[in-house]
Amino acid sequence: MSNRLLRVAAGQLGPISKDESRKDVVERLIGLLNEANEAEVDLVVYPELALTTFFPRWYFEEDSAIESFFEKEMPGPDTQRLFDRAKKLGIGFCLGYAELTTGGDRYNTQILVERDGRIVGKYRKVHLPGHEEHEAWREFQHLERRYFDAGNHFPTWEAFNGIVGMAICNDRRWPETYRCLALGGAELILIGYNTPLHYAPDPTQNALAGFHNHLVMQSGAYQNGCFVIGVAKGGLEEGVDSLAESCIIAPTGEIISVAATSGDELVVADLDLDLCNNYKDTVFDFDRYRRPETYSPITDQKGTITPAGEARDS
Ligand code: CDT
Repeated sequence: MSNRLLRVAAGQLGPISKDESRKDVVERLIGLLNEANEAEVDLVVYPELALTTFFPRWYFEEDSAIESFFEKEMPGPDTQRLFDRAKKLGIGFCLGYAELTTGGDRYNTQILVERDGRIVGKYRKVHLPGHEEHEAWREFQHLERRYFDAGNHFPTWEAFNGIVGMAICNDRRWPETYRCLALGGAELILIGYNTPLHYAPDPTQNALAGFHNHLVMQSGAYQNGCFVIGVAKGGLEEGVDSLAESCIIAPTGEIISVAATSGDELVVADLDLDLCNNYKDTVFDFDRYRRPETYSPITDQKGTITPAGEARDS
């Protein structure tokens, strides 16, 4: 019998309006935590930027206008209650928020908190999607590249009786994310997201948003012998409809639990982290089968170079 059994939950959130206070949002997070306690859950994963509305949808000329969306400390005056409640219940959690450092850097960040209340890990989003400048043709903006600095590595941590890594939203679309985490031993990958159902650069992708969401996370789980927990902030937020469909995926690549609504919802599953070894020790035995000496374009090159030696036009 494995001693690496873990009961986990995606703590999906419905919309957060622009004028909803931090205090009220934290109460919603605590509501999910209380439900998790009833279900004897060990770890609750909340979405990306779980404390505020998804503010990169608006263009603000002045930096001062976005300050109120950022946390200067963690825990801070409003989030301390969440930490206290989680520690009292002995439940760990993963929380996404906008981080302002003392040096003035701004990150799209996720932290991992163990069942005893210790912050054991912090991850800063590497792949920042969208654009830097105001683009008037769009129905709404996606200005993550304006408001955030990019993170620069994929750390992993020993926690929850296994090895845990984190990724944030757009990171989940890139296979490099999962592979870097799995090379750090990751067995459990925690991913929060805010994914608008309308993709302005190519609306033919709109109808495929749910398919692509599950496709990338299921592939990432299977190809790396990991469990993946993908957690949405879904529903209609400030006029923008976003994907829900939070889910928990096994190393088989199969979805073992999925959200039924686009609102606040706890999605629970039982994991046996030893199941990762079935894949990590066989078809995806990295040490035996990987050929890193043939993969140099992945780290030496950023864009495509065609056989004619040309860059691909976009
Ligand atoms: N938050 C985030 O990364 N969202 C992106 C939206 C598509 S790119 C504008 C995502 O990959 O889901």
